[in-house]
Amino acid sequence: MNIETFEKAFLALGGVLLGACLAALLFASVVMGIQLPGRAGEVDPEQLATTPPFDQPGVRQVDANKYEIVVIGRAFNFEPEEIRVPVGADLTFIATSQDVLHGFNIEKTRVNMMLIPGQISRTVYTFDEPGEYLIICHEYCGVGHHTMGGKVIVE
Ligand SMILES: [Cu+2]
Repeated sequence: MNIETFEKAFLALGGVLLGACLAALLFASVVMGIQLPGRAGEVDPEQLATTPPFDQPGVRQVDANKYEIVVIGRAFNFEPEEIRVPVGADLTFIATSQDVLHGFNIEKTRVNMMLIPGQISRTVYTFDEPGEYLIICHEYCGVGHHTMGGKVIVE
């Protein structure tokens, strides 16, 4: 085979892969309904102490098997640091940052949000297994970043 034939083959392969990825993306968004998390709202980071729901961080039961968990990230802790929830419950995490950019990641789950000052991040999750799950800040936020963590206790 000469070099032009190789080039054409790789160009064709690239085109096919591009088409396959586009098809997978369309399938995921249209058929499976998977969307990127959107903006869940805005909040003044300096008024968190007086702005619901951030005036009362923690776990709140909103229905028989439904809980809201309100979290504030700040240098260098999460409030609350310990979250207790029942196994199998529908959980909605509502979080923001009080100062700089933080991350909110619960190990072994797909709960992974950016905490952005001024913006509200929201995600839903259900724990199927009881246990302790580590929460980590995965966005470098300053000298105490490595100490910034917490845990979810699923019982
Ligand atoms: Cu951090």
